[in-house]
Amino acid sequence: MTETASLIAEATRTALDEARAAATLADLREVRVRALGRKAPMSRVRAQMGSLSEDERREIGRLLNEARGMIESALAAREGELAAREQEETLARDRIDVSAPGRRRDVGHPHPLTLMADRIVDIFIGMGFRVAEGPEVETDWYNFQALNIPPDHPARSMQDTMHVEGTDLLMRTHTSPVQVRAMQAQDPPIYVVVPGRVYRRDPFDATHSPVFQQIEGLAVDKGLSFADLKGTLAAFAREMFGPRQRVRFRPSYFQFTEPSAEVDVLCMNCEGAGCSACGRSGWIEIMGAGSVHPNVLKAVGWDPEVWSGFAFGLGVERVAMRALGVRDIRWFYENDQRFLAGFHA
Ligand code: 2NM
Repeated sequence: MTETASLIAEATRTALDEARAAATLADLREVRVRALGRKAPMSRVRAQMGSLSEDERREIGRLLNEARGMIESALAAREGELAAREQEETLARDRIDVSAPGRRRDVGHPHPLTLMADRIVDIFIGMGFRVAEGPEVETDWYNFQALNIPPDHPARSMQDTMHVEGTDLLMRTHTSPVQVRAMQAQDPPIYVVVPGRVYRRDPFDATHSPVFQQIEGLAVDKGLSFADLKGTLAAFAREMFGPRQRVRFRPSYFQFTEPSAEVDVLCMNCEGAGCSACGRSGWIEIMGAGSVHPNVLKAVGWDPEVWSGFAFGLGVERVAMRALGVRDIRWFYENDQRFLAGFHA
């Protein structure tokens, strides 16, 4: 009896010591198993209680319950301490500095040619033009005949135009066929700008590419004259290159316009003083333009005695090269991020 009592006392002391000494919650679980598990000394005492007298059984039972209560509260106290400590450690380990600067992500941006084309198109939209697009594979009629380009014109030769093998089709050499389609699709008046890719049998060198982007515009209305063309393009130049910009028209020749002109703006580098960028002239050519030829209007069934208009066209790469100071057109197509990333806001 006293032997059993001191066994219980000894096991209780051991359990209390171990509980206080447990360094982790995992350790504490092992302490619980050793002190109260099936093979624990006190469990064995309880298992053998059947051979005791009733008085002894009552007394040992009391001692066992008292011991279990003490051990349980020691385990619970230590568990509270350890859980709090482990939580603090977790919080310290997972601490984040919400005031730290964010890590910069690489985000995409539009291609410089896209930025340039969008700027140009947006200016004409602001003046009341709408945007039209159309097929890059065309028929001879839309690309040439409707635009007053005769059968023997050099632009039509195999030298200059890409043809689709085994068909009568060709790759459009300008976006003008889209203007023709736009006129066919509606009645006058029309104010339209057409951005898009065009194709020519050109070498791929510093200033040429067999594929490049154009923006052309067409206005047809009652009473439109060459003066409207000049005012429209002067307004465009001021919007595009600054309020002090000016435009200069030089005589030129296109089949689809009469009269025709090359359009210059003041050099963006020297503002007219003359420098190496503009060949000392102070002016830079940015587009071709003219009054729409009566034969073009006739081709779509519009009466040139009633309707008149103007048209213009520019190469996006050429304008971008001059505006951005890019000396080689091929840089636009190499997709070198060190180049491309330099041209967006
Ligand atoms: C240019 C220059 C001059 C032009 C003409 C037409 C149309 F469809 F009305 F006939 N569209 N674009 C034109 C006129 C294009 O590019 C240098």
